[in-house]
This record gives sequence, structure tokens and C-alpha cells, in this order.
Amino acid sequence: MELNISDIASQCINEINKKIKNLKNLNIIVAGKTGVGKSTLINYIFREQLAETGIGKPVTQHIQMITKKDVPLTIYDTKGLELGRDTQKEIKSEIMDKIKECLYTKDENKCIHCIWYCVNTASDRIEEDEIEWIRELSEENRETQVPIILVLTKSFSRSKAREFKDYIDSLNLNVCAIVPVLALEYKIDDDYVIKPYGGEELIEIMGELLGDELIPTLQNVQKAAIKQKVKYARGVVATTVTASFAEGFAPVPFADAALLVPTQVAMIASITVAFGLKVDKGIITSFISSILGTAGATIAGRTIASGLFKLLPGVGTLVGGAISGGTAAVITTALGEAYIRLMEKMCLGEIRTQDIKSDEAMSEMKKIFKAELKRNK
Ligand SMILES: Nc1nc2c(ncn2[C@@H]2O[C@H](COP(=O)(O)OP(=O)(O)OP(=O)(O)O)[C@@H](O)[C@H]2O)c(=O)[nH]1
Ligand SMILES: [Mg+2]
Repeated sequence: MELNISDIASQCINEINKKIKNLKNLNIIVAGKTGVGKSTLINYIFREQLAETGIGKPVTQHIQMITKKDVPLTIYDTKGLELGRDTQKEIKSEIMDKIKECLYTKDENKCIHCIWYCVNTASDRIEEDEIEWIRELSEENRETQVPIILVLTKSFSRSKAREFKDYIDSLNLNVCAIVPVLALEYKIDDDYVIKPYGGEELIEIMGELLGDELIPTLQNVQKAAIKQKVKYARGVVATTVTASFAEGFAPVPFADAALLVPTQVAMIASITVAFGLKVDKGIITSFISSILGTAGATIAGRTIASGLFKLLPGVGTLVGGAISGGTAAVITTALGEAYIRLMEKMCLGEIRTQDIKSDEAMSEMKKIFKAELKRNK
């Protein structure tokens, strides 16, 4: 039995595209007075600089819809909350209409899943009219139950943000969470810079609020919470392993190690989609080649097995020359973990796409894979 690396890479790409096509659309309303930092927040949290480069289209007088091709996300940006009571009332009913309209179509892809209301921490106050507005909105939203999150924008000072949060907490507004965020680094003079933060917390809370079917979308579209991506991807690995190689797994002969491939292809595809990076066949090919330690286009199942067992002393002397469920699980976990590390490094800019074929990157992937094999065995 021979494995064709190019072939497997193609399978991965197909599976990735299929999964991307099947992602549900996530729909979020972002509200708040002008200048509080809504657009900056959107660009910080989501990939593709949505607020700058997305296509904005007015849907009602005060609501603009932002979308971008190949991003399964729709943002409704509200305009005019600072223009006084009458406009605020109009915006509230436009929001409620939107929520209800989407509910009635019963189209999951159109439902409003969450509202972010933005308040500027730097201004140090939430105004009376905003408090009223949030109370009224949550009252009208009592049956529709769209979760409302208060985002404290421009939280340059963490301690000030904490105080502000405590104060808003004490108002007992009917909201799911209050999250301080700094969406853009803040420079104090030339010598002190506060880095953006709050994305991890906001995405973690979103993950708790959204239904399971929207989590892959959330991970795909967000770029501000790498830890959350890693956590989710580890979950994918764990689920794959338990679902495929738990008890009852019929041992696979060494030479047929390729039988594990479809499961592993699906796992790699899910992880890729969660990271939302542009991954092409070249990247996958390099990854597989480095893991298998081969520069050739094909590799025999037996060669892989013996190579692996060299890396796994003790497990190599296997029952009847076959790979057991336990070994399949160890190998698949190590594969998943190594791929997650690769994705993470690409997200953090530690490995650039064009460098992936470099000896350095390849040997690093191999090193991670080996270490994971040892760790999981
Ligand atoms: N340093 C820093 N500046 C911010 C942050 N958030 C917003 N700003 C700045 O505040 C100004 C207003 O931000 P926007 O994101 O345009 O505010 P907005 O709510 O979209 O405003 P409208 O579209 O007019 O309603 C811009 O100059 C931003 O650069 C932040 O987290 N850090
Ligand atoms: Mg804006």
C-alpha cells in the first residue's frame, strides 16, 4: 500500500472547501454612539478588515450591513445613536424589526445571534439616555432573547476599565456580559505602548452564548483570540480520536496505515477552517512531507509504520504486526497537535506562508510531531 502525498493534500483541500461552504452565517448587530470605536472593534476582532474593506449597504435608515465575500459573517452597524431620543427610538425599532424579520424567515443563516453595545471607557461615563435605551431594548427583546453584550471600548487603562465595569454592573442592566476591550494599541508619548486586549474574553463569551453549530464559524471569522482557536482545535482532535479509535477499533496492519488517512484528512480540514487562514496545497504537502520525513511524492505504508515505530520506542512491538486503536490515537493526536502548532505560528506571524517549505520550518514541524508522539504515548 502506497501513500501519495500530493493526493492526500488534494483531499485535504477538497475537504476544507467543503467545510467552508457548509459554515453557517454569523450575524451580529454592533451599536453605540459615533466615535466610540465600533469600526475599530470590528476590524480588531474579525479577519479581513471588514469595517474598512467590506461592502457596506444601507438596509434601513440607520442600519448598515457589512459583508465580505468568503467571510461567513454579517455585521449590522448602527448609525445615529447620538442624535437624540427620537432617533434612538427609531434605531431601537429598526433593530427589533430586523430581529423579528429574521426569526420569522426561520432561516438560521439570517437570524441575529448577538448584539454588541459599545460604550467608551475613556469617556468614563455611560450616559443616562444610553442606560434608558439599553433597558428598553432588553425589555422589547424579552421574548426574542438575542444576547446583548456590553463592550467597553478604548479601555486604555485596565484599572479604570475594571471600575467602569463594576459601575455598569451595579446598574443591573439586562445584559449577558460586560467586556473591556482595547482594539488598537495605545501609545502614551513615545515610550509606552498598551497592546490590544479583550479579544480572547469576548470570543470566549461568544462561544458560550452561540449554539454549537455556529462555533466553527465563530472561530473561522475571528482573529483576535488565538488561544480560543487552539482550544477549539484541540477539541476537534480529541473528538476525532475518541470517535474513531476508541475501543472496538479493529487493528490495522502496518502496511495499511493509510486506512487512517480519511479520518486524519477530516481532522486537518476542521482545524484549518477554525484558523481561517488561506491554506493551499503547497502548505499541506510540506506539512505531510515533514511529518513523514520524506521528500518523495509517495511513501509506502510499511515505511511510514516502521518510521513511526522508531519514534515510538516500546509501542513498536505491536500485537500481531498491526496498529491498535491506542497507537492510532497517539499518532493522530500528535499529527493534530503538530498541525495546530503550525496554524498557531502562522497566525502569530512566526512562520510566514512563503517560508513553510524552508528546511527550518520543515524540521520544526517534524520536531513538534516527534515531541507530541512522545508526550501522548
Ligand atoms: N488607540 C485606540 N484608538 C481607538 C480604539 N478604538 C477606537 N479608536 C479611535 O477612535 C476613533 C473612532 O473610532 P471608530 O472605530 O471610527 O468609531 P465608530 O464607533 O466606528 O464611529 P462611527 O462610525 O462614526 O459611528 C478612531 O480614531 C479610532 O482610531 C482603540 O481601541 N485604541
Ligand atoms: Mg464606524
